[in-house]
Amino acid sequence: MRVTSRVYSPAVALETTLILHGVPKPAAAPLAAELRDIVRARRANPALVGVVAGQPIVGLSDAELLTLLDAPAVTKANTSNLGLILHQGLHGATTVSTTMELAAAAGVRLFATGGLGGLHKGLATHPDISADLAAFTRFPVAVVTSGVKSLLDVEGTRELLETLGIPVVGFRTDRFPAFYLRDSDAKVDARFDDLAPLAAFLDAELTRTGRGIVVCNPIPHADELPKAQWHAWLAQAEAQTPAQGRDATPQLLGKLHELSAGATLRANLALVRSNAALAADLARTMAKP
Ligand code: PSU
Ligand code: MN
Repeated sequence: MRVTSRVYSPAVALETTLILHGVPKPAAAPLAAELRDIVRARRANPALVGVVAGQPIVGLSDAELLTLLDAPAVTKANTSNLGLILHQGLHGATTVSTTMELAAAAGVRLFATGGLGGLHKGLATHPDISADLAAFTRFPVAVVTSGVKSLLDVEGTRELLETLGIPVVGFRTDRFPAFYLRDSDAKVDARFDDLAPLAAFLDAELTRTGRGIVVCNPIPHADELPKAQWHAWLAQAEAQTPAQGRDATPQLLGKLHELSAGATLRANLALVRSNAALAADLARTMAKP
């Protein structure tokens, strides 16, 4: 694969699905700008990942980002349809799985996102397991995330990560976080309280295995949603959102933003910012000689 790579170490990859499909349209461009500023302020270099007219790019230029923001439709790309998007010359928004694939191809080892895809509820009738999980078994990238969205089966997703042999570590937490909530009933494999030891582990483990690592960074305390309120919004959103498959996550997120009058969106933005900051700190620490 010929990836257009504009990457300067220490680099942090950022995904375009979060920008283009994860937040309402007016929030997209400001979020992209803000994430890039956060990474730069911490003396690391942001690399937005996406596909423009069939060309995979790590480090989108401003013009390329604008092309995607202005396009009427940008296909959500996971590892199953990325090749088809390239073949057909389409625009593609990269999810966690394809951002990892392209970042790895460009030699980028850190990536900040919001939440991983995972195991959807209702496994018995409609098995839907995100391609994000398997990507960790193939691409050597450490992904800073606030866990998996609490609208998925959080504990089941944690089990699957274990089954797939994927290391899951926590930054200043023992618990596997659930996106809008700092905690879930599941745990991480190890807790790190300082940057240097975590950066050393990531460096050694990426090199040792050639596979990915989940770095859990819970939503900041001040931005966490009240648990009972969250469960009420989720129940309402689920009842009103019939979509399944690739569209399910964006539709449910949109419904939640609406029902909560923006509270879930604010929480989402807060945790993504915090993840971008941590990923930049880790990239910088890992790049030290
Ligand atoms: N995190 C967010 N918003 C998002 C996503 C993650 O805060 O929109 C996206 C990511 O791109 C993730 C994708 O890879 O949702 C998972 O989609 P699916 O369940 O269809 O694999
Ligand atoms: Mn899915």
